[in-house]
Amino acid sequence: MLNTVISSDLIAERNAGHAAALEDDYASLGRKLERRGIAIDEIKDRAKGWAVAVPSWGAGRGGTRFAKFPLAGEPTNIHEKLEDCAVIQQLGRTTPGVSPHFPWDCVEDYGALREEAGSYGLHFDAVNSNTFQDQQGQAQTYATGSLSSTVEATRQQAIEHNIDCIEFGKAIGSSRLTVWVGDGTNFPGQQDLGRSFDRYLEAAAQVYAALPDNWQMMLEHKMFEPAFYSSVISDWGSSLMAAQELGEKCKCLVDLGHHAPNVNIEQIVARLHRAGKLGGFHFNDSKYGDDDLDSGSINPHQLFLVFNELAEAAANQRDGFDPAYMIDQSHNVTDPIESMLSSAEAIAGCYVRALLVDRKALHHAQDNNDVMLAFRTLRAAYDTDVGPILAKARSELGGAIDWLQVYRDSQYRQRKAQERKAVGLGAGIV
Ligand code: AFD
Ligand code: MN
Ligand code: MN
Repeated sequence: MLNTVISSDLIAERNAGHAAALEDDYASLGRKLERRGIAIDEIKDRAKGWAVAVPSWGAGRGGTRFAKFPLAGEPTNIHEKLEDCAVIQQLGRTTPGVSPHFPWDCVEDYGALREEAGSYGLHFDAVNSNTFQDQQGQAQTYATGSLSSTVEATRQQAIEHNIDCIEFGKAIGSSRLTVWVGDGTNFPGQQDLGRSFDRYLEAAAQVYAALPDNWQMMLEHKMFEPAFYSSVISDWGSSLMAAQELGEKCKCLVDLGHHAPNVNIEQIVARLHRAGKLGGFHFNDSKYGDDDLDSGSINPHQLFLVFNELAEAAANQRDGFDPAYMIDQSHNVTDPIESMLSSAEAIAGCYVRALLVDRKALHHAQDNNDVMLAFRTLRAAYDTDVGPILAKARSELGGAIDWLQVYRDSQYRQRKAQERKAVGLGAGIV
């Protein structure tokens, strides 16, 4: 028996109130799609199989370096985070995976943690290492960087932490390690740009050597922040060079917020796929920098175009194409559960829209240089309101048609505010 955090009766009762309208909308959309030669039930079944992992750190209120405004009832440890992730999965049904971050989510018994997640119908996805922040009692500081630090003992400590993460990951059933380092400089001349990359590669190779055969290591690049003049793994070029040098099990992870403004991210996706190095995603949205805003809240079209490239990639498979899909967001002003439900729906919506693209027509138009027809073919899919498909998929899996209504009616957060200890004031992106 699964441990259900939200009453199934409440979900069923609220769903009953929306069932007739949903059937009506679904039937109408079905007729529309049928005229385009698309069977709506097939798309709905694909939607039922779609999943994106949620970040354990996204379950808490995030903040900026200026301030964090805590939320009454927010989780204070991995157990409470799992409980919140269970709510997201129970209502939305697209997020059975949780991506943990260490040492934030360190526990005594990882086997028990895996079972705890399983009791909610959850499993663990990629594990993330943290060498961008010092911890209490840590021997070496990361002030000079981590895998690329000029200090050998610091590099060694960072290597060992990543290897520990692999060990934790094995015990919780993960098979992927995501490595993002904050390494870089704030001043020209502070470090040698070439030699720091060499040090990074040498250290990362030692982490790579500790990977089990069926594991993947994903390198996450980021243009700037915390380093403001140069970052060691700043862009997809550096990431690709490193992944190619490290070996077959190493791939690149694309966080949508980690590029210069206006960069063509969908093209990066296509290029990484071409190189057989598309490892995974951190979905979020941004307006100015690494804003970590909710997926699809600022630029839903870009998200769709990324999924369009993924649909092309799936049709033109390269070795081991199996990207890991994860959300990476910082919820500074909303309830994280609501934000992740909204984001997971936006992401699934773009996945479904990309399935609706008439690829034969698109390719034909492209081959004939019919620019407008190619554009309109793509746009027809983007313009389709796929809400009824997502809602139907969700409700067939036991989720809520109107997840916001059910979540609020459940009074979950208010109950947690009574039970959980308060988190302190502070700052920091966690
Ligand atoms: C960073 C990266 C990343 C990292 C996270 C920590 O996006 O994935 O693990 O923030 O909160 O900006
Ligand atoms: Mn990220
Ligand atoms: Mn980020």
